[in-house]
Amino acid sequence: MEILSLGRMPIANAFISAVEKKEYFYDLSVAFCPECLMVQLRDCVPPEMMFNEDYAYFSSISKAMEEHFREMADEIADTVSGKPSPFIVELGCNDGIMLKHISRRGIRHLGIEPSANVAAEAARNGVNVIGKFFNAETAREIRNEYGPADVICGANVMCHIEDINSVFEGAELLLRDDGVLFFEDPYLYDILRYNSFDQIYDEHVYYYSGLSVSRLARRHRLMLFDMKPQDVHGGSMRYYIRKDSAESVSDAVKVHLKNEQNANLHTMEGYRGFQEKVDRVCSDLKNCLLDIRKKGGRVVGYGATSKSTTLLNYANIGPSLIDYISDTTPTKIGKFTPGTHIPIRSYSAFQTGFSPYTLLLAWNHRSEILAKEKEYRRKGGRFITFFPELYIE
Ligand code: DWN
Ligand code: SAH
Repeated sequence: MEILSLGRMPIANAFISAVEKKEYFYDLSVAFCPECLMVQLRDCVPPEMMFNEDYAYFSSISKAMEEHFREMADEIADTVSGKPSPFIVELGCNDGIMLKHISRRGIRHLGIEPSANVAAEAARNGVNVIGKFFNAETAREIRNEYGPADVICGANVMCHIEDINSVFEGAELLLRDDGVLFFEDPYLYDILRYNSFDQIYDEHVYYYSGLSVSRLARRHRLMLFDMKPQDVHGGSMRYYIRKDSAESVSDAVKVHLKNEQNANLHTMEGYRGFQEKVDRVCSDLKNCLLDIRKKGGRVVGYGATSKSTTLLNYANIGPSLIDYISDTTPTKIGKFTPGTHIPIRSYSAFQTGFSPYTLLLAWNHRSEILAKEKEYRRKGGRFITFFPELYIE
């Protein structure tokens, strides 16, 4: 059953080097399954078109995320402490933001990363990494070569893999009997609560909740036993899973499942009104930008995020409303945003050319960015944010 339709979209991370370049478009819409309670994309982009040697996202672009993943590594080290020669597997390790800490501790590990450019960066960071897509077949190969895993983990990757049943089958196969599988992804409950619909794009195939993850796990003889909310990427949930056993489930799981049920995430009722809220915030934002332009004001964007591909394309915001987007990622600079063709410039362009308004596209890094941009705001610069509704600060 369809809950949201966002029209034709280009690949979110396919920043283009010239505006005349032909782009690939697909239909971006989201559906809810009343049987398995999953919320997911209807049309998926083939994974090789998104995850390859030109992958635009390098995880280590944010200080707050560096800290988040250092803490995750500490937690893993605690979990396996005392075990003989433990083995950690991370799916989608990207540039090694987390596994480099595991490597530095001398713990046996393996990163599975299909995007060759970020995988090469992980290797440079001392991480043992293979350039593959994780699935049941890869899991079998890893088990044969390295033995069972004590921890399998992934951040912002489980929601990226269309054949999630193959991933869970593989995890069950690779996990040691007393091992732990944990992963975190943007939390459906928060997406609906904050109306952060720009989390919806090609790479995010699934929008998980405890309700859908517990069913998914059960189908593969696994059990969701704990859930921990994470204050990153605008509200994420970390799910802890182990092989099915008589052991108990934490109170946190019970509380979160109850909250999800109270929000009606198990019926279509929970999704009613979502489309209207999305449409309202898009039209408010567009009107605000038009108004600033009419009065002769200038707006630039902050952070050429994947998410912003959804917002900018759906709201039809292009270079006539936003002069450029500033980004710190070297490979994005000099390119144009997918579909909307807004130029991407370096951070120094933002620092030297004062623009009175800045659209905070990397809103999930708000605290870090506002702390960094005190001088901009002292000079009268204002940030425009848009979740749960339009706000100028
Ligand atoms: O799930 C995903 C998450 C983890 O990362 C992937 N599918 C792709 C990616 O999503 P995103 O591109 O929306 O992620 P971010 O973390 O919101 O991207 C932030 C962007 O902003 C980067 O291009 C770097 C840039 N940035 C900046 O220019 N100055 C970020 C910060 C913190 C800054 O100070
Ligand atoms: N874990 C990092 C990166 C998230 S971006 C973080 O949280 O910052 C998603 C990553 O998953 C990309 O690096 C992509 O190449 C990787 N990925 C996509 N499909 C995958 C698969 N089937 N197996 C392993 N990694 C995958």
